Amino acid sequence: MQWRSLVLGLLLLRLGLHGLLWLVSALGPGLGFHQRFPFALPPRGDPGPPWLRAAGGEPRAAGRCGRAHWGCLLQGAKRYSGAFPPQLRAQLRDAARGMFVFGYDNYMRHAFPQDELNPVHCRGRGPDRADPSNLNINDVLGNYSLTLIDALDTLAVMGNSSEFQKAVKLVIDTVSFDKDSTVQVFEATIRVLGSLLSAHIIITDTKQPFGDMTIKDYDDELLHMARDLAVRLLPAFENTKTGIPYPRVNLKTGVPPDSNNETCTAGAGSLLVEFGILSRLLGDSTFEWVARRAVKALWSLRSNDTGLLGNVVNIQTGHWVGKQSGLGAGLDSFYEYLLKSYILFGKKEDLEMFNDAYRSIQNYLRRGREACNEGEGDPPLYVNVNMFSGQLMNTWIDSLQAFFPGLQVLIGDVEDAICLHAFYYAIWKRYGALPERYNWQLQAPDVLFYPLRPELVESTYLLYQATKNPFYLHVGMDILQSLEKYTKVKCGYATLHHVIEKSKEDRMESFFLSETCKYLYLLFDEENPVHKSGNKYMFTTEGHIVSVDKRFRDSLWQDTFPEEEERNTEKLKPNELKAMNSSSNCNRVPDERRYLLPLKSIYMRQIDQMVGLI
Ligand code: DMJ
Repeated sequence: MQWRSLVLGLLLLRLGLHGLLWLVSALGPGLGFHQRFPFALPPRGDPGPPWLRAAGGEPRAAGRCGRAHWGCLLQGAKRYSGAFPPQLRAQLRDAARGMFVFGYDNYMRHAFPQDELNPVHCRGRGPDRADPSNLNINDVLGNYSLTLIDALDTLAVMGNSSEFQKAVKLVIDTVSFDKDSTVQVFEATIRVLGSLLSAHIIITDTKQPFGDMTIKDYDDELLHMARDLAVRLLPAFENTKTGIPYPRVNLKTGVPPDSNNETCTAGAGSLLVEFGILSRLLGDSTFEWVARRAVKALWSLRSNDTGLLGNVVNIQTGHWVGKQSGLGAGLDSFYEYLLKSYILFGKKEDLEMFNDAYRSIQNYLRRGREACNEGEGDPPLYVNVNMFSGQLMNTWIDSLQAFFPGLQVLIGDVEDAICLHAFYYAIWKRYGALPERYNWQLQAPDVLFYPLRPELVESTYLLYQATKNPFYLHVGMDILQSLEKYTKVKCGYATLHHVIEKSKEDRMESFFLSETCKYLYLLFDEENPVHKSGNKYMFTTEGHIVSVDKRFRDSLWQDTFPEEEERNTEKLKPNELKAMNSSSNCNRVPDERRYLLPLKSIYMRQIDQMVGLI
């Protein structure tokens, strides 16, 4: 079916047409950019957030437009209805860096070598040994200085070579995986294995784009540590009848005897990027082989009718225990890694699986009008359905799904990404955070906490790179301001327990430093090597950067699944979906769209109404 190329062609055509429509709508009365997105001016006498205060914390005298004056910066921004003042952008970049530094320094001071920082009481946190059933903690915290490891490449991306070098040495000298910790294979893979590999790639990069990130006498220690961890995770792939891994392993003893046979699809099927990189760096196919076998096993269990997968499966029987199909928890990174595996390793079967999955998503999960930016009807929304019937299962969407516009950017579906992102941004504007679940029918949160997740800012960053529309800088500023206002506490940034009351939990998850702060920083850092042409980076699902590199495309071993590969390659049409990185998508939105709202104001208002904002 040639629908993808058709859609891409139509997309390009539509972009041209919309440029004109946007111009007309933006020039209409009362619809100016800044009027729809007024800056939240601080109350009289309020010096504004710390990053915009003059030295000494005092607001500067009115009339002086010095470098760090809140009012002056806003004046600049308000005068310009579409653009974003470079000075404000630089201030926000520094603010994002400051946010990271505050969280990181406090972790190092109060928590290291423990896994996480409790930012309210300025203490460290490790696994909950007293309560092994506390999976919320124990799945993630392995007693291996998780936050330090997860933060490594953010230090590099921010150009902090001295701290990066210090942190790498600390990891090498102090971290061991020989621990009696039962962790989730997925979490250990994306947060720890992925970060070790990313840092190793940065250290050994001959170009050193972030400054000098080399380590004296470096002898591939991080790669060896990554291998050691992955070997400890391998028992999860043994004694499973389907090849789908057990969800948890004990790092010392392997799969616990009382282990659960049920796993979520994302947890079992999003290991290929990290395991594939590890295999290719080591020249040992084992890791990639087991991860790929898991993906294929899950893929073979999809519904014959809808092509959809469920969210929980029994690894021995292959029966779907959770029949819900959606884009959020339980499935999110499964889709993401089909595409990203293709981008990284170039195997067409991964792209074909992604294409098929994307088609089913569009057919069964997507509701609302056909085009994001034209026509009548509700805005597009991706709902949760029964994988076999395609029937709606509930009326909530979760905050994890906010990553999906970013993925759509990678495949060139920028228009659709704009709409879904706008929906999540409207929810953010209403609560100053994203509730874990939002019920679009009741216009209210179903699950109220916000653990500093990165997904919305990740999509914001990727959409900005694709469109260069300053609207997304405004979104980023909004997010940054809310984080400062509602989540900053004495020793870091805290999970919101209740997005309406803004009560807090004493926890700062490691992805706050590895993803949320990194994407915010990159959004405002115009010159960062990550998005400069000539460099090609891809983000893992935990936000770790890996270079899209020829050495990952060449495997040193014979293809492990030759028959399927051949069959799938035959089916691929030359003009079908091209996977693209964000920079190659930058030309997709024409110049005339760049300084206008990415979404027509009537549609923007419609979304605001649907979320109860107006
Ligand atoms: C991160 O650990 C990863 O992004 C993962 O894929 C799911 N989401 C969390 C952060 O929300």
